[in-house]
Amino acid sequence: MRTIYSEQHRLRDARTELYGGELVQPFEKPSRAETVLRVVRESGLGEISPPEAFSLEPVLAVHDADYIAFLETAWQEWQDAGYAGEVIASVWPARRMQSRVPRFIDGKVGYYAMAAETSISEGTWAAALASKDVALTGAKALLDGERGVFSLCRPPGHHAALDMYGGYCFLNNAAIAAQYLRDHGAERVAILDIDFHHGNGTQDIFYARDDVLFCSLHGDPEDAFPHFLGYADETGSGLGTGYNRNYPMPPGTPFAQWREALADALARVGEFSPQYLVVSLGVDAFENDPISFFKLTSPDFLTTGQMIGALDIPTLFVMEGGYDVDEVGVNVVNVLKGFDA
Ligand code: OKP
Ligand code: ZN
Repeated sequence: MRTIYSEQHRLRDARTELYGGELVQPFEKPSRAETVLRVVRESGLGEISPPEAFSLEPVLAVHDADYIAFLETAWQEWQDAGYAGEVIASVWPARRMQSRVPRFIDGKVGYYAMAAETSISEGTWAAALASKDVALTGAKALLDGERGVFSLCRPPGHHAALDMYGGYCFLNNAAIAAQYLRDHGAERVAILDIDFHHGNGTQDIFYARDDVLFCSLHGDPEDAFPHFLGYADETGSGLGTGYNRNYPMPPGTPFAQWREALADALARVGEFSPQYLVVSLGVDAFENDPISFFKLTSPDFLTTGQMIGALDIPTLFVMEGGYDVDEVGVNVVNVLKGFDA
């Protein structure tokens, strides 16, 4: 399997994450992608290619233009306000308040942020743009007939919604890729999200649509980020009713239980018979992940890849989370090797 990778991800190197009331070094850091790349190389998975550059058109097909304009200038506006730290939201349009976009940067940040842990830093926008190029180059390779492609995206994307960033995500790489496949001939595209966290952004983008099926396995929002979406009774709206499927699971969930949810999701993907499958590939369901609570082992990721491969649908793997930097490479490559087996 081919891997698409850009060194530009290193431009996303924030100093701060708000965690447990402290500013800590972010869990989502450059060494994650470096480790994945190293293991891809050492394992002989396949060729490693740089991305092509795409315009903003495929981005604007899933994100609001005012949100994109905000991301482009947020860092500069924060500098202009004279702040010394990174961009962190501190105020929100909470219940019964206005949802108008204010003029001043503090207000804009609160309007477009869905969480405060994610600091916008210098270089974040450049890295996010390169990350979507990595995803789109992978999508294009599927259109050219490849059976499986790995887009080693960083920063990740699945929490980024129509007009919101957060959960370490700015542009929804998987959604951008899926929409690109739709716009280049595919009638139906399925997205399977196996990251530990609910893909609230992807769900938001496709919630009212019947041409993109979204299935997500994740920590129950009662207990896990993003807390305010990801319940099992969220099944889609309007035309999209029945095309959104959530599998929330409790703390301590072992592979035996997780794989039943995966099998159910894969059966639904099969019934939908999409031309392409996009997998939001987070490996934070791993037992040693520092911020998650499922109990998958490294060999379980190999089985996961085999189960996905058995569907026999051309598949784009888009990198999302996974924060045990020592094992993130092995776990990702296990999924990809399982798929290829
Ligand atoms: C991004 B991705 C835990 C706080 C969680 C944000 C997690 C973002 C995960 N106490 N903070 O889905 O891997
Ligand atoms: Zn995650």
